[in-house]
Amino acid sequence: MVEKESSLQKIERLTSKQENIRNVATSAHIHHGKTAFTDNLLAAAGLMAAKNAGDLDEGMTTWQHKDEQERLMTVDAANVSMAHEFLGKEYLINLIDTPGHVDFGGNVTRAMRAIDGTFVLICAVEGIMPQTETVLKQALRERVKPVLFINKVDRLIKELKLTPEQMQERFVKLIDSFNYLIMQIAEDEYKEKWKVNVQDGSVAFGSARENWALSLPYMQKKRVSFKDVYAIYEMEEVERKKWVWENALLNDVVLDMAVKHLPSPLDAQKYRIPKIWKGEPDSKFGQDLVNCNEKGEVAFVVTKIVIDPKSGKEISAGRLYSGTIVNGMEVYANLAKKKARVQQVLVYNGIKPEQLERVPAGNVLAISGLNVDVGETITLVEQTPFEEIKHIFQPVITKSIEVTRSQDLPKLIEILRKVGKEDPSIKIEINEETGENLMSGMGELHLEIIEGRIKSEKGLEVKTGPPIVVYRETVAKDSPETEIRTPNGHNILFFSIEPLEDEVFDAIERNELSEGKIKKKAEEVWKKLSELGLSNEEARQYKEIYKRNVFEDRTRGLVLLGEVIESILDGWRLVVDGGPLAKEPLMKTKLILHDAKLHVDHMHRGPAQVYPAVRLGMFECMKKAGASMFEPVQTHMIEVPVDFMGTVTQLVGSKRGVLLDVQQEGIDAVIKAKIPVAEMIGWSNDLRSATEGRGVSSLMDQNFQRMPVELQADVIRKIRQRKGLAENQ
Ligand SMILES: Nc1nc2c(ncn2[C@@H]2O[C@H](COP(=O)(O)OP(=O)(O)OP(=O)(O)O)[C@@H](O)[C@H]2O)c(=O)[nH]1
Ligand SMILES: [Mg+2]
Repeated sequence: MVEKESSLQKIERLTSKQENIRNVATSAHIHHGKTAFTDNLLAAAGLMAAKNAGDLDEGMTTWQHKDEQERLMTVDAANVSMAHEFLGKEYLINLIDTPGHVDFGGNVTRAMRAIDGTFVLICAVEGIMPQTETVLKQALRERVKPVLFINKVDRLIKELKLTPEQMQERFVKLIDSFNYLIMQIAEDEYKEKWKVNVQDGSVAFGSARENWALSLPYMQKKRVSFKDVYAIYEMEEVERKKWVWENALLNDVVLDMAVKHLPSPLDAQKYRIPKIWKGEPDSKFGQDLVNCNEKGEVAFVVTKIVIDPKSGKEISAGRLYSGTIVNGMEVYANLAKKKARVQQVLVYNGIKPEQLERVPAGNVLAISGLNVDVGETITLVEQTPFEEIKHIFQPVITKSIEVTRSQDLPKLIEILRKVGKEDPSIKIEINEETGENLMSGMGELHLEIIEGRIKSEKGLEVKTGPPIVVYRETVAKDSPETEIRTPNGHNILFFSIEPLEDEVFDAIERNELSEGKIKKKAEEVWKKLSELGLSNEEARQYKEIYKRNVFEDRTRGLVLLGEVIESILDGWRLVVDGGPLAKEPLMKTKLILHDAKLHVDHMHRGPAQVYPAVRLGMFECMKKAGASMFEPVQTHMIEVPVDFMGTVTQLVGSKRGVLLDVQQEGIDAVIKAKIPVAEMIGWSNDLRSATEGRGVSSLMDQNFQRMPVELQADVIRKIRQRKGLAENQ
């Protein structure tokens, strides 16, 4: 008797058919239905009990953490895989369900590195929301192609009671606005190409929770009309499910859409690689990447790390762009600069990671045994690593964290290191001298979840301080050239500091200029800098970009400089990490080294001489350049019933906020406002109580801006006091 192929065997077979693989994600504004969608796809693939699919009361299967079940929201991105048949061919769908809450947006950014296409979901009632725009930006930055799913259509019928004509009108509007966003955000080449459209079926609509979907081609094939959709809401549940099963099954419609409109890794890597990997395209390795060559050298990018709480074993999930990963293979980690051995190769069978012997290029998979960080590029021999995976927003809220029993301190330090590894959007600062440990995250909820997980999942009692805001230090004008001697008096360095040009700063923010050391022959960087308005001469003086600050070397023919430049750069990075005003990171500055007089004997110009000189020099220069503080500010879109418009306007005003726009849409008002993060601690509660729970606020943008002068001294004093900084520190 022939044994039936198990679902794992099927997935294994499909991992090697690259043209039949689709690496995709769900992405959307918070609560627009991504997890209900994912759960129902899994159920249809027979990979979970159908009765629970998308059912909140039962708890979604795709939620792997208890806090997700409790808060009814996704926190971590979840990888799942399933098979799908389309026009007689079998396909492997590797899907990542991403979170919608902005605090966990880093998980979205990282997921985008692993995939080539995404289902963007929009709630038909709420429409396009700020986070819809953000996730689209995240996708397009990685050249991930979108298709559109208009979700919660049942609400248009049952709640808003729209007629079929009104429903169609609404769809047209939503699609137009979605395409308008693509036009605005996409790179020129994709503005037209990646627009979605009803006719070709790159748009579908339906109800993720109720497990149905339709697209125009599918409706034509099944001879179904909009009126039929209305009829199903007149039916009894059993009858409705039967109709849906026969005529409009969610997984059929949307997975067909993915197969038809989203690229296979073979197609996608051709245009994605030049965007996310900046090595030599014509090299053998470059060609392996572009061609997704399973026989080529291994190239695996780690996009997510999960540490087993019991065994401590680390699993690194990510995307294999080239080669074949085999059990037991020795590999090389390019950022950590170390060798590692593959202990297990895992693929997702539904949501469950399961072991295989080998997995070829073009798949989303997981590996144990690497013990590296997220963003790492794994190869066989040293290669140019992939571009850094940089999130759109930076962490701006910090809390101190301490143990309740002092003997637990070593355990806390170990756990914090793990936390930072599993969630790279959390920045951990461990100060073993003062015993003060800090964690910074994207928002209050982010830190709350992390604290909860340390207590419940890692089993450690901790307490945290009140939330504090992260600031930046910068300069207001150019400093004069300033000369500074090393402590032994044998060397002199000549520095000046300036505000970094807006154009360059924005290009770094947009990832068009990569951070890190600039290579000797960095033609691409020079070209970009000259496009941004810099002279050829200055472009060639760029030495390094670090945390949105630039170091320029304007010295000429200094023979000895090569021997001290590394120490100078180290010293510079140390000050960038903590500036003179309050030891907060610098931003948007350009340090220029004009000249140096160096002692011939290297004994007299070691790091112990160079570091303090760089530090002193930078402090001096910054003082002369009007050192000042930047604070984080957020732009929010606040929706409230019109009756509360006045109250919200007042609330914004009381928080040093600025109104950017106020619009009335029917009985609702939409207010856009810019508010300093320092004033937004407890914002969701404040808004809730001011609006009797009717106000909803979503983050549109976040950046840093100069602080009002009159507040600066007080803020600096408080930070210095908190950090216990002495006068000269
Ligand atoms: N009426 C209706 N409700 C839906 C539909 N899809 C999802 N929901 C509900 O919307 C809420 C959010 O659904 P989720 O699937 O958790 O949404 P999500 O996008 O994964 O949410 P986050 O991951 O937290 O951003 C739940 O209450 C769902 O039951 C739908 O098609 N119709
Ligand atoms: Mg979700």
